[in-house]
Amino acid sequence: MRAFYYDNSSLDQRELHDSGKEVSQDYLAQIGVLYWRLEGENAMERLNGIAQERSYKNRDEIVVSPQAMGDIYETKVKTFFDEHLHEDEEIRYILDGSGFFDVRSRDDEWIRIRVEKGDMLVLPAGIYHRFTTDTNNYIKAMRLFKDDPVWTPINRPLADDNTYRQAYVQSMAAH
Ligand code: KMT
Ligand code: NI
Repeated sequence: MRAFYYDNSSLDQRELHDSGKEVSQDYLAQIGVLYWRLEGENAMERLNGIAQERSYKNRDEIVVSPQAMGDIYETKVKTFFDEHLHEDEEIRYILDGSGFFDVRSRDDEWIRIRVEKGDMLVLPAGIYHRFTTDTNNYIKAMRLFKDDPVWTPINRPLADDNTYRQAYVQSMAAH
């Protein structure tokens, strides 16, 4: 994992877009974004431990690639990259490949989080974010969820009035 401010250039979303301005894991935690590096022989055990502690009872796997998705790949990648939020946490454990989760900073700037195999990331409910594959066009991830997944993306600005959005904004203001 590496996090940095997005450079806002007009290049393809799958390029690195590295502004050179780093973002610390501590800052990510302040905006509710949690990260674990889970690799090696006890990776699954640690993952199961986190899942148990945080009541992530269910999981499935997704592959985002042209091979796995065929004709709809390009459309999917564009949809993932529309700024949105969810009413539940977005929990991803990267099993293979790599990609980018972009999240909004306190000042509403894009922070790009590069994830690769062995990275586990939790985005809080109500945070505005987006996802893209990188120029390798391949990521395989485990999606974890508490009960039935509520992954409905609610796009900005429609979501501004959403209860979960307002709760998230309130929790930020309290810090
Ligand atoms: C999402 O919600 O954006 C996704 O599931 C993207 C694939 S997970 C790396
Ligand atoms: Ni999302």
